[in-house]
Amino acid sequence: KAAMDAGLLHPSSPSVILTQDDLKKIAAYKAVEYVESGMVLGLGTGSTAKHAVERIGELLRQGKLKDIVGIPTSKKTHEQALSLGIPLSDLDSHPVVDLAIDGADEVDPFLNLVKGRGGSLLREKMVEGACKKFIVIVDESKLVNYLGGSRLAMPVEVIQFCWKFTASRLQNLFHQSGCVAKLRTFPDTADPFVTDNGNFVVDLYFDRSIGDLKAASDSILQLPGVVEHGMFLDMATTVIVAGELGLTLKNK
Ligand code: ABF
Repeated sequence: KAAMDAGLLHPSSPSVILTQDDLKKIAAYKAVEYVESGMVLGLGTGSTAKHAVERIGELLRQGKLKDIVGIPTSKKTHEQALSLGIPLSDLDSHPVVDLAIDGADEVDPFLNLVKGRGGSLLREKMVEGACKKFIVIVDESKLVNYLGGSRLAMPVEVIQFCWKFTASRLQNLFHQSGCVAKLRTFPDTADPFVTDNGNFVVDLYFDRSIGDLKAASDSILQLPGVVEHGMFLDMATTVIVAGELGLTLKNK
């Protein structure tokens, strides 16, 4: 049913193989069912959240949603929302956000998240930290037993000034977890990736569990030079997971 709602299946041919992008779209469409007219909405970033923003634009155009104010979590989403005619604002004017919808890179069984492989972690954390309800939308490949265990990056946004010094302090902080810290660069040019806020991203890779997440978060944030990290602890209120066998809703 969810796939039909997202326009991916037709009742006369209900047996199409769904791609990963289809699963993302299904989760996004489900999340947008929670959007009501008059809401201030946090608009997420990434290939999953993109579908939700598109759907919100579509419902506004059709007159099925009214008086929405969107707060984008990146310059890219700002551009997308503008092109769809979604009225936009910011946290200065709307410090309380009713609902945010965004993707994630990892989701653990307690609904803690790794975000920021797309590079927008700081604005995402500001907007999603200001919202009453935060719905995370993922395909099932994002589910992990513990954060940082996927051997993929745990992003940390750092200021450009002496970034190598900050990266080496980050690596030392987690030496017991076999941490390697790498500056994020573009693969083709090797130029550093620069965030919307003019900062660099240092990606942390772990061999072993980082243990207590709250302690890890605190120790990262204590380092001068660090702006924010990609662990979103205890922030998601609902996670919608789209998989081959259907949709699962996990609530806090
Ligand atoms: C944003 O997009 C990020 O926090 C996360 O890094 C990424 C998820 O990407 P995708 O939806 O493209 O898999 O939500």
